[in-house]
Amino acid sequence: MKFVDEAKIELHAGKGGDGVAAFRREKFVPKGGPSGGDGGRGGSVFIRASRDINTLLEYRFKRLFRAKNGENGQGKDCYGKSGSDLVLEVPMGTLVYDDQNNIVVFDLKQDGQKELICKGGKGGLGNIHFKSSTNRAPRQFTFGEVGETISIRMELSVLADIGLLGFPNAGKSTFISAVSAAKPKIADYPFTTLHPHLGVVRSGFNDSFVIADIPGLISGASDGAGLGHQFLKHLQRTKLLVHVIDIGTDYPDAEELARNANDICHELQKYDVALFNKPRWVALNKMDLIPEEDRDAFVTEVTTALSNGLASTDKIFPISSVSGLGTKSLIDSAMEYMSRIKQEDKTTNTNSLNKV
Ligand SMILES: Nc1nc2c(ncn2[C@@H]2O[C@H](COP(=O)(O)OP(=O)(O)OP(=O)(O)O)[C@@H](O)[C@H]2O)c(=O)[nH]1
Ligand SMILES: [Mg+2]
Repeated sequence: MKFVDEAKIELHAGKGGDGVAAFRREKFVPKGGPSGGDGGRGGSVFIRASRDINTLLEYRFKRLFRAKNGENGQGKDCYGKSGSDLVLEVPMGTLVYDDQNNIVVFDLKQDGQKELICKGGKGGLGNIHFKSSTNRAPRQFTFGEVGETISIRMELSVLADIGLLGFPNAGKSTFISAVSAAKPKIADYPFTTLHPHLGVVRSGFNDSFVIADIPGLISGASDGAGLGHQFLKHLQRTKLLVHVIDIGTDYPDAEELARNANDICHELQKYDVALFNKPRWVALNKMDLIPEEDRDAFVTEVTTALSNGLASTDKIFPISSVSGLGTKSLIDSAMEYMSRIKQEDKTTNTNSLNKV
């Protein structure tokens, strides 16, 4: 399925049905009095997040969405039928902007979260409401109200706790396949991954976190090189980045490897300083390609080279996504880190609630 993470659409809620002026006409009931019913309410437009959807593709080609109008009232005290609501389903992690004012109106994070975005118009009143002691045959009625309309921009920023980044071919997809049930395509050519994939990493009964694999990044991505850097937005909500570095044949020595790693960090910095400032760990992948006796020395050398530049990091994990070497240690540390962050978030939320 094509992955689309941005869409602009226009929403129209339904108009309320008009009230009606009618009079009872029955045999043997002279001057039967008013009997015009109210118009039905116009349908509203809702947006609902669903875990079963992972793209905004549906909103790429169709631009205008309308809920149904309410039906007009009728004689014999009949009320018009309400227009049915329209519910647009979007992936979890969709940010909805009011396009005109450029403000976020909803951030749909929870599965099933449903928000009213355009309210349907109220139905008009039939003449039965205007009867009074001085006016027994009112001809007044009111028209239904128009429904609300809005132009929105939707942006999907996938919800993941940890994001993988790195050059194409570094082994990001191999890593996520090794540690979760996600099965992105893996191949020995660059840019195999064309859109983000999410994987859930579990440990024990309760502990889990979500990891995102995004397309590879290359130097000059901010100027459009490779697949560009627009996919970095999918890392914006993560709590931790794991920079996957290929220590295989492409990198002859530790210094060059660090320079290449710095290039990626530069791209990150150019895209968004907040993203650049997120905690970032390094996974030195494909360690199986280095003879066992040389591994420790190599890791020390790389650690020193990295510590001199942008790519400096507080943790380095030598791993092999193919053989499984070191992946458990990385996952255990990530699990511990995430539970600490979640605990801190909970405490902050409780404290702010107590202050209110
Ligand atoms: N020897 C070895 N090969 C690996 C390892 N991890 C990945 N590979 C190989 O490296 C190649 C690229 O792996 P991918 O997982 O597709 O790399 P990627 O980073 O997702 O690449 P893009 O999607 O293009 O950004 C594949 O041929 C993998 O089999 C590893 O730990 N050891
Ligand atoms: Mg990949």
